[in-house]
Amino acid sequence: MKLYTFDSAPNPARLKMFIDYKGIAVDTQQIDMGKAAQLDASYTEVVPEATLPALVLEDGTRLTEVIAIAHYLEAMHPNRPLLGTTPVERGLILNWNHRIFNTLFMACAEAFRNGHPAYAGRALPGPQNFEQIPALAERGKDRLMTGLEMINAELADRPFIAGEQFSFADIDLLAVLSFAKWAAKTEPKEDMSHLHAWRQRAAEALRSNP
Ligand SMILES: N[C@@H](CCC(=O)N[C@@H](CS)C(=O)NCC(=O)O)C(=O)O
Repeated sequence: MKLYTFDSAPNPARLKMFIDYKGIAVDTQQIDMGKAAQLDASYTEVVPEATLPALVLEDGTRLTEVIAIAHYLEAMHPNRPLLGTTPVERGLILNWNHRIFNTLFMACAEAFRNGHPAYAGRALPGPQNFEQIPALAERGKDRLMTGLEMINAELADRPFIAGEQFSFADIDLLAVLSFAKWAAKTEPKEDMSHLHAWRQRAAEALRSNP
């Protein structure tokens, strides 16, 4: 089994937090996105999606979505569960993983990739080139702030985003906050008190030892 990744990119970063928290040892190769190595034939021959991260199993099975890689690894390494242990926990955590990805992560990516000159002609990841749409950069920032407001309100009545336990949904949210800061110059407003309190709690949970 081999993990292809680039730790400092946002999707690889959320997977790295998952792997480190669970203490799993994975044979890993960094693919330097700074040099566009994800588009080199040596990588796309193995991973035609040309995205990172990707987990390739011994039999050649390829997983290229973080959520799928996390589910596979959790099934293989159930210790320190991050995807829930009861049906309702599993449902809620997946619900929040998707919601955070669709409303916050994608909003941030939209803002970044449609606004930054380095992504001219490469507004979407993957093997195909797409032109930027500047209006999406603005809309992405608006969606991001609306998403943060929604999350702040949700966190008013529970310690972690999917309930009582720290989960992969919290990791996604931590990853989005750092992505939003550097890529969309967006940070939670000062008065988002539930979100700020959660952030401290989640960072502590992430650092906690087994
Ligand atoms: N849906 C994928 C997204 C993967 C993705 O978009 N990764 C970015 C890095 S954060 C990428 O591979 N970008 C390649 C590029 O920009 O060419 C997942 O959940 O893992």
